[in-house]
Amino acid sequence: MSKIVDAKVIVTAPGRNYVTLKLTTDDGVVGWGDATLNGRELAVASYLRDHVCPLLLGRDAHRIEDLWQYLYKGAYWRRGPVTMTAIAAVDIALWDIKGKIAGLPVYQLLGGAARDGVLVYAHASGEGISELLDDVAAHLDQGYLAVRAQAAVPGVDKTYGVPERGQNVYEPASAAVPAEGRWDTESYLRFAPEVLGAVRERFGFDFHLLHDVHHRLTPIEAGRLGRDLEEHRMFWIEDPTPAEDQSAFRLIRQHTTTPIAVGEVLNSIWDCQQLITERLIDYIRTSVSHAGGITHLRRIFSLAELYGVRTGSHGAGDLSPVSLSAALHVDLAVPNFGIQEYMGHAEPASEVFRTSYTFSNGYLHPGDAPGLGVEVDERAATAFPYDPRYLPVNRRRDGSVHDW
Ligand code: EZ4
Ligand code: CO
Repeated sequence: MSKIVDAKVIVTAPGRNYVTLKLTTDDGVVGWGDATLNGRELAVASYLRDHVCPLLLGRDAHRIEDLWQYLYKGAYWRRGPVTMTAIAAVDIALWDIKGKIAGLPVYQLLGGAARDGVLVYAHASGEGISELLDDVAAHLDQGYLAVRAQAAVPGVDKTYGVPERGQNVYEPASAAVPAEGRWDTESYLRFAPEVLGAVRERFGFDFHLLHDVHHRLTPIEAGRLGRDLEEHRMFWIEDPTPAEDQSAFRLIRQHTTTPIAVGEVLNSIWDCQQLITERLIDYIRTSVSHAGGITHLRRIFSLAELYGVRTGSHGAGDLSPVSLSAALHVDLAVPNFGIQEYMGHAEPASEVFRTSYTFSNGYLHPGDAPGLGVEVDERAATAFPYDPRYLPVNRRRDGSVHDW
């Protein structure tokens, strides 16, 4: 028995907002969990502070599965990003504690390393094709073996995936209300094959090329895009249509062999059941922090393994270094790992989060520190108060709201 004696929520913005859960046991072991839900941070902070932390005190930190079931079934209200992010934070912190008590990195508790390193893909982008090509070149020079390419669509104001130069966030620095952009499907469908073709023409086929459609097409449009991209041999196209409409992917599948990745906005195994069991996708992108933690993510990945679907976890910078580290431990251990998203964390994140994962020749490794290998400097965190920000909203030319 290792009793939980303290549960604390830390909200800090070193570069961007992060919500972190700190659990402490009676033997003085500290576990960290990520509870960041971009643009809705305080909802999860309150869920934890007001409804979860008081229930954790006095419970055995070793009983991870039991606590997961207690928080999931005990709330009565199921699933959803706020609930599943809160449960994930507790679960991740408990795995961290178990590893620290055992003196083992978490991946050892999950069955040990099934591979030597975790293949990651980086984000490359540009306002135009030539700027994008320079950014792809820079990433290949740094040793990346897989690169996601996004360019600003001509005539479209502020395309997703193209941050201000030198930044790696996709939302305004600070805002009382979301910024609004324009979206134009026809321009995008003409432009995307040209952009990705230019990348292949310049750099060839000896690296993996990825692209994020970010939920913006209809199924038949997505089928056409996938078909137009077949000659460019994409590793995947991501979120071609809104992820919650699972049966829509049948239509996309009928029209293209371009691999499909979905799942960053999904929170539970039930949200992706049809996508997986009907083999409608090639990669499942659920993240450890938004889909119920290591305990639930493993369950999703096991279901995926049964149907030949590989993993490709979400790993954008709005998931904290605690999340990234937890993802790497899972990635290293599961048999059906595919690829891991990695865009790093904007400074001064490293002043608050001390990490031990390492990058070498296109692969990340979580390191061998006991637990997850991330420590949070609470004192440093106090220097970066919460900074309200929102993800942008997209509107079509006629002013109606579209998916961002
Ligand atoms: O827009 O994490 O593939 N990565 C992505 C991300 C998401 C953000 C939302 O907070 O789509 O950049
Ligand atoms: Co995405």
